[in-house]
Amino acid sequence: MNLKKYLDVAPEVAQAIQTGKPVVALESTIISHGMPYPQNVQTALRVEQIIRDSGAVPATIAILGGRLKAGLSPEEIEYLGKKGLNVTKASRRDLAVLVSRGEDGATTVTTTMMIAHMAGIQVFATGGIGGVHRGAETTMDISADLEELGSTPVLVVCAGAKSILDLGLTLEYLETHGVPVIGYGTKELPAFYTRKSGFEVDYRMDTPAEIAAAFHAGQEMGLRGGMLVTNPIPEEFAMDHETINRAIDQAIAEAREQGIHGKATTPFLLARVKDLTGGGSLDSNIQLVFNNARLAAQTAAELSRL
Ligand code: PSU
Ligand code: MN
Repeated sequence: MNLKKYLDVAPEVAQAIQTGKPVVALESTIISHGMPYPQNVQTALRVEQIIRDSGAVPATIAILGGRLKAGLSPEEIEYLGKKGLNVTKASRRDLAVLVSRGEDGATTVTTTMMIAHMAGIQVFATGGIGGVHRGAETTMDISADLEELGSTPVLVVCAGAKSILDLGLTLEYLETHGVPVIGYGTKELPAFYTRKSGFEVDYRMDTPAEIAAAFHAGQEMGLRGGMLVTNPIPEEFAMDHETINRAIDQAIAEAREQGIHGKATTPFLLARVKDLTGGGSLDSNIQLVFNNARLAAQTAAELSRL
């Protein structure tokens, strides 16, 4: 193995890792595929600032010119945000080809976890994770994010999963792969735009210190796999259940009619839900990412003390 040949860790990030300072990884598919330009770039830069204000160092992760990058400059974030959907959405199966060809890739939860782990970063903040899609019993469309959570030791802070997925099956899959699902301040799995889903998480935790202690114990025992912290969207930014569920049902029906499949499914559904809810969902999306960045930075700070 010769990781150094492929991985560039930004100097600020490398120094923080070496000196045991808290670092929070961030994904880039949310920039290229998750939001329109220029809100995507503004949000990405603001998230980095929130992490700094909370006492940690941000490391936005991507593949640029075939290099695995942990820590991007504002110019690199701007470049990815402008290129948008023209950047390859890079999951685990894409990594070898993108690197050998010297191409760009926006990292999903899967590849962000992989590169964070290669760099020595333990905590990662995002919006929503991929999961088991509705109808997966026949399509077998299950996000690689769940496999990665089962095998790579990174703590992922998200706002739950959108009900574009089958949330019940997603929890079953995580259970099978040994991934603890934590609710921050709640026993109910949040559903991204809303605080409620009707499904229970495994454990409720109320402080970043509690989360850090659990992750640390897993690490010390050498347990394989990550941990998923689900942080409900702040009440004031949550969306109305009816509105969001109607949009999601319609987006799923359209995806079926148009035969959308494979890696295109999630970006298609996310874009349709956003259009059908008239941009109201974009605001909520941005706010919940900020909220997750804060919790991730606080947890990384607690972890650095253990
Ligand atoms: N779900 C969201 N927002 C996102 C994604 C999923 O609510 O931005 C992105 C993430 O990058 C996630 C990826 O890792 O989509 C999952 O894609 P797929 O379902 O194709 O594995
Ligand atoms: Mn898929």
